[in-house]
Amino acid sequence: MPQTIERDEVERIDRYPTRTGARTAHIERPDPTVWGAIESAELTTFDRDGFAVVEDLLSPDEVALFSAEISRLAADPALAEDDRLIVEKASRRVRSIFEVHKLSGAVADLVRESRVAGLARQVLGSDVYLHQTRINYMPGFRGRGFYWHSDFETWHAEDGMPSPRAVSLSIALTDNHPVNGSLMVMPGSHRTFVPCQGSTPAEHYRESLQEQEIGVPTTDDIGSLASRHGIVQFTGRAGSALLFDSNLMHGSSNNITPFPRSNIFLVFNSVENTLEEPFAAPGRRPTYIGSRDFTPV
Ligand code: 6CS
Ligand code: FE
Repeated sequence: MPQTIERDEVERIDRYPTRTGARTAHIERPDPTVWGAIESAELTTFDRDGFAVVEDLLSPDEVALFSAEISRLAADPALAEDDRLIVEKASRRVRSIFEVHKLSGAVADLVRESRVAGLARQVLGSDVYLHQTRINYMPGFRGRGFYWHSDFETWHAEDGMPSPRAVSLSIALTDNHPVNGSLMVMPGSHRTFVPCQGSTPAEHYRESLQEQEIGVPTTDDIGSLASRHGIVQFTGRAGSALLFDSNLMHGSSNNITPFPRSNIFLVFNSVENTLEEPFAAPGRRPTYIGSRDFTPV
């Protein structure tokens, strides 16, 4: 049931109320999944499943180039104290680096290529801009996973993203095996919005990017979605990529193998869906997490 938010006398309809303090039912997505026209063969399953695999998006030489790039960034002393670099809670090893398109010219160039931004434009049916970019290192031995969540739930609540008219492209830079923390997704779950309990603390991102506890579904939510949709794993060679809907339920387990599972994560939002004020948080997140530069790619 949409909610009206009274804020400074400006009425705003919230079609995806979450973190409201009350336990609310799942919401069948009122928005489409595909806003544009699908031309690429790899994307034909996107509307049904909420994701699609793009094999060999990067050539082996490009995988080597971007792997060297992310290793350079992780070792860069100038980034060690930068807020955009997130370390693992326990091991203190590098977990993520945000705004990677501003830290690497090679990534900035890749983002603009039609084989990348073009995928997002097909699905979103408009020009697109970068909402967020990051590297997830998921190091070996003690790489911590990401509990089940919908990215859109966070981007709506904490970044003020109105609708789930955004997609993420996760590009594997290492082989994604079933055993090294590869992404698990629930096919079709993107059509259900799962309101989460709890209210967003100030500067929540300081904890949530290491381990998210607010804005995660309950075990009942996860159980009912998994029974309805099943769970599949995104495995594939380095260079393959997963394009997925902002509201797809996904997560990844810890990585205790010696094999890191590193990926570059590019989030494209439609220029018709630019950020407003957060729908369920006391303040905006930093722009390196939720960009407010809406310039089309
Ligand atoms: O809070 C965010 O924006 C990030 N958190 C997760 C777990 N996935 C989406 C996004 O990168
Ligand atoms: Fe996520």
